[in-house]
Amino acid sequence: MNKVLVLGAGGQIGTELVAALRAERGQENVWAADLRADALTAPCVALDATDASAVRALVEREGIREIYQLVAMLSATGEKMPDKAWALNMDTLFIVLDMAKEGLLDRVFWPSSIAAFGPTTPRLGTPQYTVMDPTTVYGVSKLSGELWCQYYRQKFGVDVRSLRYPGLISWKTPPGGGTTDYAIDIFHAARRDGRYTSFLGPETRLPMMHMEDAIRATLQLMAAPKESLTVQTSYNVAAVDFTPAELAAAIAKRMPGFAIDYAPDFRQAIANSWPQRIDDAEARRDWGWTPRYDLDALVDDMMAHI
Ligand code: VAH
Repeated sequence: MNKVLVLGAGGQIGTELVAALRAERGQENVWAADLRADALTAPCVALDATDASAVRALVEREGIREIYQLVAMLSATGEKMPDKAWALNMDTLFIVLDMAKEGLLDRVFWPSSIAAFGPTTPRLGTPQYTVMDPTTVYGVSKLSGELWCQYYRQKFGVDVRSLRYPGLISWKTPPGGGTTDYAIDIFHAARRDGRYTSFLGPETRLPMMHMEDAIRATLQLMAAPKESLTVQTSYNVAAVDFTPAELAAAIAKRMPGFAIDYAPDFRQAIANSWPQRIDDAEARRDWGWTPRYDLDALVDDMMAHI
């Protein structure tokens, strides 16, 4: 059983991915690493994913053969410090790709995002292969990273796999500075205050996914036979799409009296540049992807736990 390292293990995806990997491979085979280790469970380590020698030393000492590299600065935060976002998102990817190129790793996972699309991308039924002109540093870093993953795969035979995650909705960890964070914040506000002020307008439709679907898609992609994978950059993957108004209506059905109002901020322009609904035909064909959470199931689960 390959030993695995999750970089960014304390984040929104990492927290749940570590648990799922440990359930699949055994706790002792899955190392969790993040800048701070106090919220992690053993085997774990405080590790700066931009420190190539530290990452390499852990991999060589522990005989790790797979890395899930989740470290990134998301769209909204990235616009406040673009140079830091670019450096963090790209440096951490190259460290892992170069180790795989040298034969230190058998397989790598790296998350892309629907943020890699842009304002001229077809917004409804966004295909796997289409125009991509991202307008955020986060999106530029994700599109660039996808192309570098393809380059390392084609030139050096690196087995790197990737998903273009939509907005991810989870109750186990707080959101991490993204434009889709409203779809998590709204549940906490509903429970706490009975009302929510959305930073996106009522009709802002975005592709979303329950975290359990996202984790299942990740493990399914990583387990797929290499020869079945036709996409060399990053797979479109979809589950559900909704607007803040639709989400609020679903919450109000379960919490009579819940009220929402709207105060769009700088994140509205980011959301307006992204697709509204994704076509994930290749993921369904190549590795059997099917989502389990629709809007009602997502809202029921979030409200059962928050
Ligand atoms: C963000 N949650 O909002 C992330 C995600 C599709 C959005 O990449 O930046």
